[in-house]
Amino acid sequence: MNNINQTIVAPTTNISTQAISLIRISGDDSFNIINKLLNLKITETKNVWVRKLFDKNELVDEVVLTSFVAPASFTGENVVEIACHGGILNTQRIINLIIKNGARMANKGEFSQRAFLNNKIDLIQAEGINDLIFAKNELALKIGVNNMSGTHNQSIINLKANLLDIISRIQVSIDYPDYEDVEGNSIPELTSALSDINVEVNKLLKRSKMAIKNTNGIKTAIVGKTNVGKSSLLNALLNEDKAIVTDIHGTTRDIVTGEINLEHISLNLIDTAGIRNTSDVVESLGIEKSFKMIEEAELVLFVVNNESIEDNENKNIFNKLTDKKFILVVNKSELLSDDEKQQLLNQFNNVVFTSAINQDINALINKIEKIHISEELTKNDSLILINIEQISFVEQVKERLERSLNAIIAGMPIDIVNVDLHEAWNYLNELIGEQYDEEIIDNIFKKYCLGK
Ligand SMILES: Nc1nc2c(ncn2[C@@H]2O[C@H](COP(=O)(O)OP(=O)(O)O)[C@@H](O)[C@H]2O)c(=O)[nH]1
Ligand SMILES: [Mg+2]
Repeated sequence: MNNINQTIVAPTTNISTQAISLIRISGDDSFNIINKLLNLKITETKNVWVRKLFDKNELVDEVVLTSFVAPASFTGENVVEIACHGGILNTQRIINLIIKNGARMANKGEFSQRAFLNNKIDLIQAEGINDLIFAKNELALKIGVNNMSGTHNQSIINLKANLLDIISRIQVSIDYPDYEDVEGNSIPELTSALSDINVEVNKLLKRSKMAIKNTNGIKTAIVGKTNVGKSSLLNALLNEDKAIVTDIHGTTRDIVTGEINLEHISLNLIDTAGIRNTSDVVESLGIEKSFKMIEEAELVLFVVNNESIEDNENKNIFNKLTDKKFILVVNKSELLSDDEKQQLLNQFNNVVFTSAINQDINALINKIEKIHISEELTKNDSLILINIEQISFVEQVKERLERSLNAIIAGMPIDIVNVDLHEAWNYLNELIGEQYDEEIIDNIFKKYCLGK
């Protein structure tokens, strides 16, 4: 583990040609070190100072210092932040001076790691900071902000309290078997209390799994016959000319991919070769891939044109979609009359109209969001996790709870049940970081940016 007794320094902004750079120092020696560079010293108080910075007697820069005194700082240690002029050389020179005077370069995420180790934030808050910084869409951003500030973390604390209550009730029955009828200790009462916790855990898991999919990107295949406008649709969605579009059938022979971030959802789009009977070997291989993409996709955009919706080739594609989440996209819809559109709406579920050539794709975007966004995600009133590690802790909790419930119902000895419940309790502690393995903690914070 990193030595946490040393004072550390790092740039918190990119080192580049820019107006202002921010450098952060944290640790016991922060004030001593900065004062070695100042003629006019600063005192160990929370304050903002305008100062000239010197290397021995040579003027280095004029800077603004913001000082925080332990434990009232982000890291819980003495912190001095230096807003200096933002040249690459200037920023590096000041950091080197600070290192020469007793600090060491911080590792990635080390400020946040210290905040965690000094109990300024729990692990959900720490992960929230990272989620916020790396957010690709509004949903991820909102979850990041909430988790960073700990808005909904109380729910885990409540779960822990309720679980502990059950564990102690069971412990009483083990220690004092004669007091079987102590209130709350009967099997039905324990089962019901455990079920309540289990319901909460399942809800958390469901929301979180939905959210992590939406934030990481849904694998979305654009499929259909040749020349219906699949590549044009990809380009319209990406807002760039990524795939080649021509009126020649069989233009797209291999898959083309791209990512888009909608408000609550990111999509990993895959444009595929148009499906038709062909003797061209390369095109056939592409078509084989298209079918494979249908299988692998989490969402299929099945693109058709009105005149051929129900021909044999499209029927073949329809058949592959029976167990799939798909949207029937009627492209080139600017050529359709209102009556024709209405007829299609009557005939098919999940139909939307687009005109890729006119960038008219809003109906499709709305439909995609509607399919994937549930109120649970947008309501913003409960904890949502979007890290695989965190979600796997909750899965462990769920597994232990369900095993205990089954054991109670099957009439197994109650002390066996308590072993699983203890483990569930431990996993909840690991989730918020009240119990941790140093190596795991090092790994978590390594994902962070330098200076955070
Ligand atoms: N009228 C009309 N033509 C379109 C539309 N979208 C694409 N096209 C045209 O249809 C042809 C085939 O488009 P392309 O995107 O290559 O189709 P793909 O084979 O399904 O990928 C091209 O000439 C496009 O300009 C649309 O919305 N309306
Ligand atoms: Mg194409």
